[in-house]
Amino acid sequence: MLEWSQTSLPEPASVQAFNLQIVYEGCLVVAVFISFVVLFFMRMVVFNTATCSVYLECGRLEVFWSVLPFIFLVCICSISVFALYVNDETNEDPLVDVVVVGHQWYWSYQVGVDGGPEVFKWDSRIVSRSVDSPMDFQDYWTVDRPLPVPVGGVTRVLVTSEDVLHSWGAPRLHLKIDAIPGRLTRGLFELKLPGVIKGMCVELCGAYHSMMPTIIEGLGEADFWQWASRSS
Ligand SMILES: [Cu+2]
Repeated sequence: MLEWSQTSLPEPASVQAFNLQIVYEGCLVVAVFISFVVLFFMRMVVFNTATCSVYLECGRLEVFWSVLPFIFLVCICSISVFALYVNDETNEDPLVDVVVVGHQWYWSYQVGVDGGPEVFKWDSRIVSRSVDSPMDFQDYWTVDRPLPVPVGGVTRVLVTSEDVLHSWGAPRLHLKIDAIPGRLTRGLFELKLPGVIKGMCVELCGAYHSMMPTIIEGLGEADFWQWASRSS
């Protein structure tokens, strides 16, 4: 999960999130390198006035500062376009289709498995411990029914809303899919390892916006099929 002391992105949990992390870190390396080059030349200009005339008349230097940024832009563009196309690969047959519907203030899920006629539907709400606790205590990261998805297969997510704008987001998937009433927004991910991934509504949607967590449970293939057979 996100921490205050965190300086980088959260650890990626899906293949697509891993690709995005490569783009982010690649661009970061280029940006740091450019900052050092610019600072180096600024330092020379400020502290050594004799070199200024060389900079103004130097043809080779002009070629250098035109060609080098062009090479950087081509590198950044290639890795970005590559990640964009790979992450948006919809020709691949998804193993599971999940429809996520935002409500004030809970999520509901509909899961269709492997193109079959069976669709599982349920609501997923935040767990309130007010019954056991003297205070009105809400457990912000626990829901009554999480969303199970298989590990190693592509999960396609279609997100919509029934009332206001929401957004279905999970930091470790590097996903934030807007839930717009009357529209379906698409995203996909392929989990790498089994485990629990926490997410939340990331669009201010009303008084209890903070009480819309989403918990995604990455299950091994055998466990997932067992869940599907139990639910049917
Ligand atoms: Cu919301």
